[in-house]
Amino acid sequence: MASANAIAQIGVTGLAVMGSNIARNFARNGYTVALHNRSVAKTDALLAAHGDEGQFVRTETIEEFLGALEKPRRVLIMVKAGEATDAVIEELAAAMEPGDIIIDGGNALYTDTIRREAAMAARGLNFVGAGISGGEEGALNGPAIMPGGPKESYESLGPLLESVAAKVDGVPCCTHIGPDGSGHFVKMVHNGIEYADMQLIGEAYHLLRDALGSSAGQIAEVFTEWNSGELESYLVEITAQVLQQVDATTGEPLVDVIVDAAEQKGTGRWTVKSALDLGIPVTGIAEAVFARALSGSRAQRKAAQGLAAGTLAEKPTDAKQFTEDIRRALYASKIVAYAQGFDQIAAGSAEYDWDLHPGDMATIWRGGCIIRARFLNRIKEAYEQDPALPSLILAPYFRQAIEEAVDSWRRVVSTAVQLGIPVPAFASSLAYYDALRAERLPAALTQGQRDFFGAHTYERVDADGKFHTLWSGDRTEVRAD
Ligand code: NBP
Repeated sequence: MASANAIAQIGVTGLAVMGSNIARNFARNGYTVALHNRSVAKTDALLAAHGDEGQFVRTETIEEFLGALEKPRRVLIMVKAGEATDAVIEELAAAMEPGDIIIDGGNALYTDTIRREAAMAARGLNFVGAGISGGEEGALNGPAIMPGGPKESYESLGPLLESVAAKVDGVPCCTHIGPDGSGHFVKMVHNGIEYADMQLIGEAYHLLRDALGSSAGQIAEVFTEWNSGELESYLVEITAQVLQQVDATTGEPLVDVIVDAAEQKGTGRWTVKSALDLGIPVTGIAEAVFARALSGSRAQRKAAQGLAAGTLAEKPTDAKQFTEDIRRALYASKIVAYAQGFDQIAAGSAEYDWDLHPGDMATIWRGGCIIRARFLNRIKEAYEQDPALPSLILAPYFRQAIEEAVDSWRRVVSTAVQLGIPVPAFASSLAYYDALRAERLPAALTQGQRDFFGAHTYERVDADGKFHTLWSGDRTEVRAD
């Protein structure tokens, strides 16, 4: 290994949009960055366009690349998630030395990261699965970074990652999350919350459009106004910008000429699958994933055109009041979506023994990432006040916010139903809230049914232990424990 040339503090392999931008971010922050890409054309394109932004070392082979790095070596992989990542890890690991650090900054499935971390640890290498959020713009100017892996590796790696991460009030949007796959797990849930957030915004837009008959431009103004209040967030801000955009070909609002079939890359689906395994009701996220799937069921939707709507109600007459109702419903539903996501993080932490601190997530998600929002400060404060909060919606600030919104929330959901406008995320969030606060749920009946057909037993409200009714006998109750 050409150690005499080992001048780079960090190496980046995989120089598509994300890798290039994060490499530039490191260089702009004063680090010497070794560059590598499977096909050298991307390395040269980066150097030609941005080589003057800082100190880069051009390399073609893995040997050259590793030889350019100070020890212990730190290599950030930014290649396509899945098999490509495994191939690159194997190539690197074969040539690396104990103590070197491999960082996977791609969108890996956290169970893959757990597997890879164990395999690398067995070879004496440090493997850090780091969730990176903020898209290409964030990668260049400051993303939110969620690194997992061995804590010792963070001592060497943390300062570099924190220097390129976004900052809010001087605090970097990067911290060591926890062992093995925890960084990618948390990034996955972040993306799930992002799905819910986007779906809720979509439902608000749908109501403003179809219940109030507002134009895209008018709705853009509503979102711009909302962005100056408690809903202030990156997603609300870009929503206004998308709605303002006029299509150059037709002169129509761009949103009206975009096909209404939402795609997905899979992280929302992963979040829901994991939540199902953990038994955590992330209903807002699940509705968002299914809503995208439904929008993409083009053949079924085409065949269903013209199905009767039934008798629909009159549209709201007080547009100002209904707009405010939608704003409040959006805020309350958003609180529920985040509460559910934080529940999933707590459950994942318990399942994998990660000892995660939810307040850390709220802190690092305040900037850089796609779900950055003013109210994450409130989430951070809520967990500071009570790190063992049973649910975010029980924190005094959020409880009050929801209780103030609940009348509007009900009006919005019932109006949407009466107008035939689908609001799955608004409705399921409200149902979740009502179920959570209900004194008695129909689950008692479910338990009775389960005991009837499967002798699955039930607990009684007035005695400890398990019980079973002899349904096919004389229907007396017997103890079952
Ligand atoms: P892509 O996900 O499009 O991956 C392209 C890169 O992977 C290229 O450098 C390509 O090399 C390399 N690659 C592939 Br494909 N197969 C390879 C193999 N077998 N061996 C070596 N290299 C291989 O790039 P991206 O959009 O920049 O995303 C990078 C990672 O960051 C992904 O995991 C993505 O999920 C994640 N991420 C993306 C975003 C985003 O907004 N795009 C946000 C957050 C995270 P080549 O040039 O030789 O083909």
